[in-house]
Amino acid sequence: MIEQSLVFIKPDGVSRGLVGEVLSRFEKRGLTLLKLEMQVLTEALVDGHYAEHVARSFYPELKSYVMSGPVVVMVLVGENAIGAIRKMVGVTNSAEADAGTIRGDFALTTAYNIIHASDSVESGQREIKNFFG
Ligand code: 3AN
Repeated sequence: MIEQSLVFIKPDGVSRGLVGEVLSRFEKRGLTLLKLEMQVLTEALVDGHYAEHVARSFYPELKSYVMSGPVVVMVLVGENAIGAIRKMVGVTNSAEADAGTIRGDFALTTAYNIIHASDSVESGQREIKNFFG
C-alpha cells in the first residue's frame, strides 16, 4: 500500500548538520519527497502533535527541546512507507537503536533522539494536517 509519513528532524539534528545525511538515506531508499519545509514550531502545534504525551513528566522537556530551534519537516511517500521509515529511524531509546538506523548512528538518549516519524497511516494523516494545514 502507498503510504504517507510525516517526518521531522528535531532542532539538534538541524544544528548538527544532519539534514542532508538523513534526507539522503530516505531518497536512496526510494521514498518520494512530497513536501519539505523548515519550521519554527508553535506551542499549539507541539501540544497538538504530542497530545498523547502532554500529561507525562517528560513533556515540558520534550516541548522545550522541539521548540529550541527550527525543525525540518517533510512528507515522504512510498510503498509501506510508515513501517519502512520507522525501521530506518530506530527505536525511541536511541541507546538501544540498532547501528545503521538514524537514531542508532546519530543519537544516544530517549529524550534527544533527533527525529520523529509517524507511527501509523492515521497519525500520518493527522500530523500532515497539523504541520502543513
Ligand atoms: P517515537 O518518537 O519513537 O515515536 P514516542 O512517540 O513514544 O516515540 O515519543 C515521542 C517523543 O517523546 C520521543 N521522540 C522522545 O523525544 C520523547 N520521549 C518519549 N518517551 C520519553 C521518556 N521516557 N523520557 C524522555 N523523553 C521521552
